[in-house]
Amino acid sequence: MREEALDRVKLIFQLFDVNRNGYLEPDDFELMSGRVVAAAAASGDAAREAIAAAFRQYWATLETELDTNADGKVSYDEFTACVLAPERFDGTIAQFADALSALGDPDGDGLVERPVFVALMEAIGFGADQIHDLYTVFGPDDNDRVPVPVWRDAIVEYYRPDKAGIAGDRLVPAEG
Ligand SMILES: [Ca+2]
Ligand SMILES: [Ca+2]
Ligand SMILES: [Ca+2]
Repeated sequence: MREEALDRVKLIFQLFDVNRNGYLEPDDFELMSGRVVAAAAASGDAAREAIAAAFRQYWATLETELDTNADGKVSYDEFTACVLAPERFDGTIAQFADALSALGDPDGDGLVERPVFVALMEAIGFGADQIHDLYTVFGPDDNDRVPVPVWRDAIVEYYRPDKAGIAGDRLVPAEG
């Protein structure tokens, strides 16, 4: 496995292990989903339900594909197997990217404003400095907005386990 790919897998694992017990499990995804839905106060019910559904699907895919010993949790060692067949996660990651980026545009004008982006990314677990750095890499317009597809594509890149050397590499989970 390439070094960068393993670093990425480790970052994603840490990000998903919301309760920091060293395993991915339904509780982690319920916690993250609840935080993101709470941060998306300006979005409509359908958009908020879409992200909740995307989080449920994400966990279901991880459990199906990676819980090798069938104990209902995914350990770090089990999780590293995701790089062996990254295409099995494409549909789940695409659903997640669609739902999350849609929350970034509650007024439906096709553009994400920085405060909305920051609130959602903090809910996911990223640190504030890194969030603003990434937003700058996106190249916001004169009104500090970014097209929804720019963020959507960055989400897909970030969560794909076989990607490296991308803009999102600057993102590591917040401490504490
Ligand atoms: Ca956990
Ligand atoms: Ca397991
Ligand atoms: Ca907007």
